[in-house]
Amino acid sequence: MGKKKALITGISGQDGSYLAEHLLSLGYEVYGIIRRHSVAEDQSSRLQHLSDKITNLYGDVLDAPSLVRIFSEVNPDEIYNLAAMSHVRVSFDMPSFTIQTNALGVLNVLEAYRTICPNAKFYQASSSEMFGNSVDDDKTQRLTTPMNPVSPYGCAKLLAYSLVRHYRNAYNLHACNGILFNHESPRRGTNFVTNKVVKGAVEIKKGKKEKLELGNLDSYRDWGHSKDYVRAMHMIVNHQKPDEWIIATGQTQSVRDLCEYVFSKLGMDYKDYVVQNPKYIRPEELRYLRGDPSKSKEILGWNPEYTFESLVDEMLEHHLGEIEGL
Ligand code: G4F
Repeated sequence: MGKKKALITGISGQDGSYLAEHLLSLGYEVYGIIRRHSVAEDQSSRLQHLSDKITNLYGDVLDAPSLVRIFSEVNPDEIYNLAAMSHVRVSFDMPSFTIQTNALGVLNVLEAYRTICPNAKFYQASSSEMFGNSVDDDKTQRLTTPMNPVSPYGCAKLLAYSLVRHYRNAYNLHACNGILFNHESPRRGTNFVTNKVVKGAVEIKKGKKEKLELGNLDSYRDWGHSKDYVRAMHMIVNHQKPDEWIIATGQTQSVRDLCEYVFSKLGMDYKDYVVQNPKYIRPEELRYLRGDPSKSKEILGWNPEYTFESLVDEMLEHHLGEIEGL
C-alpha cells in the first residue's frame, strides 16, 4: 500500500505548519491549499523548512471550482479543514468575510468532499469561541454546554460545526469536529494576545519599546500548545467513530496572569508597562474559557505535553532569540 495522503486547508497557518510536520513524521504525503498573496513569502514563512517535503496548491475555500480541481487531483485519504479568518477581534470589523470564509467556505469544502472523495476522513477546526459566555456550574465548558457565540467568528464556526454533523448523518461521512480551546506557540501571529504580550515584554526589556497596549485584561483563557493540539487532530480523524471532541488543558488563566508571568520572568512588573487601549476591547467579550478534555483523554488517549508555563517559556525563548539575533 502506498503512503496515505493528507490534504490541509490553511496549511500556512500556525496549526497547518505543525500538522504538516506531524503527518510527515507519521509517513504521510502532505498536500496543502494556499491562497495567492502578493508577497509570496508571507504565505509560506511557516513552511519554508518543509518546502521540498510537501506539495502546495493554489486554491481558496471560497472558490468552489478550485476545491473540485484540488480534491480530484489529490484524492486525499484525510482532509483537515483549518482554513479560516482566525482573529475574533477582526471578525467584528469584517463580519461578512468572516461568515463567508468560516461558514460558507466549510460548506464548499464539505460539498467537494461529499461529491469527489466521500471515503476520505474529514476534520473540521471547530472552536471554543462557539460557547460564548455559556459555562457549566463547575466553571467548565464540555460537549453538553449550550453554544451561544458572542462574535461573528463564533457564529460562523457554530454554523460550520452544525454542517459537519449534518453532512456526517445525512451522507454517512467520516466527518469529525475538534473543538479546540486556545492554542499558541512561537508561530502564533503576534496580534493574538499571548505572542503580543511575550514579544512586547521582550521589546520593552531590550529598550525597543516603552509601553504595551492591550484590551481586556480580565478575560480568562484555557491556553495549550499548538503542537499538542495537532496531534489530537490526527487522533480524532483516526478514531473509528466520527464524533465531536474537546481539546483543552482544563486550566485557565487571565490575560492579567499571563502579563504577570511574562514580565516577572524578565524581571519586570507588568503594571509599570501595560496600558489599556479601548481599540482592543471587543464589542462583546467572551469572558471565560476552561475546557473539559476528559473524553479525549479517556477515549483517544490524548494528553498534552506542555503546561502553561512551558508553553510561555518556549515563546519567551523564541522572542529573546529573535531580538538578540538582530
Ligand atoms: O488571543 P486572542 O485574540 O484569542 P481569542 O479571541 O480567544 O481567539 C483565539 O482562540 C479561539 C478559541 O477559543 C480561536 F477559535 C480563535 O481562532 C483564536 O485562535 O484573545 C484572547 C483574549 C481575549 O479575551 C481578548 O479580549 O485576550 C484579550 N485581549 C486583551 N488584550 C487581547 C488583547 N487580545 C488580542 N488579540 N489583543 C489584545 O491587545
